[in-house]
Amino acid sequence: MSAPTIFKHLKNDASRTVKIVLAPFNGGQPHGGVDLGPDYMLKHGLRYQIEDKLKWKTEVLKPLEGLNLENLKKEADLKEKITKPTIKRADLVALANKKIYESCRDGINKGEFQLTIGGDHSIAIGSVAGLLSRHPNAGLIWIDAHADINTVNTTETGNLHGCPVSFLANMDRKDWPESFKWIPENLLATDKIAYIGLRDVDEAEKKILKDNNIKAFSMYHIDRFGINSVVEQAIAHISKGDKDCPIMVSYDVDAIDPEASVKCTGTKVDFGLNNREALFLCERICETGNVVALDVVEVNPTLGADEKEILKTVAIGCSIVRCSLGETLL
Ligand SMILES: [Mn+2]
Repeated sequence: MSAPTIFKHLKNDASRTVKIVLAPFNGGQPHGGVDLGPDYMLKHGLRYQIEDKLKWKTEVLKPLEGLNLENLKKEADLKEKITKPTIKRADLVALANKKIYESCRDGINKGEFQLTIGGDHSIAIGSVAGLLSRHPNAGLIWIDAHADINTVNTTETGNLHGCPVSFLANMDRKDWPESFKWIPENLLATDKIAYIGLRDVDEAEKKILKDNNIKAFSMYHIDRFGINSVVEQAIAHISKGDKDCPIMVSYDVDAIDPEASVKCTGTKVDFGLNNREALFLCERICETGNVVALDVVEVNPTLGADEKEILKTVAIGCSIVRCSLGETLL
């Protein structure tokens, strides 16, 4: 057996703990079913895999418990049929994320790993904000087919799962609905973000990336330099010379190619990461010893044509978690 990974910012003794934050939320996009992601991953044995194979303790936090999300969503949709706002279900997305944020901020200790399972990618507003409350200098690696950086003013669809990074970076804050104002100011600097896997980016988003000089590795860069070089460059960029810089990974499974494994996700885009590239990213980031938090989002089991497709997507979601927590091939 290889030596266990040393997690510099976390407890490395027998008490080391993963706090699993369940975020079964689908209000940031149009499809039902993405709220079932956490359930399917847990039923696939995720907790057992973390505890038994990788020897972490686990605890589960349920920040959205008690909210009647389906009712709140219906109410929001009814109201918006008349008001036709530019962003959809804003107050609901803000409320759910405030709960996730508070849970991550208050329910997780600095020496514990934060694992948030979505849900659609809008839940990263809460999870990243919560992580940054404990590790303010953390860098963010956003693995995704999409940049998710539309602002309240540039979004074409109004679906807030396409906007979380703009909220975290406080873009167009003066135009935010009041319900989002709990998000701390000066939260995430744009030079602490690195994207990997992009291949479907709106024109307005391209401009935002360019204007803010945000480090973004598309599939082109992976083809050109290889996944190893890309991940090294991403880590170096967000770490800014600090070899102990804490790292959070926000992993949208739509980064992975639909033909490779991920057919059950809401916004599939062809020509993505293959399965080894998808997991190598996690293995290598984990190997730095600096990873402190992970989101796994956009697993939607209801979008599978058959059980095999569902299983493949759910299984790679679980693999992403294990590889981020120290699972190695040897
Ligand atoms: Mn995303």
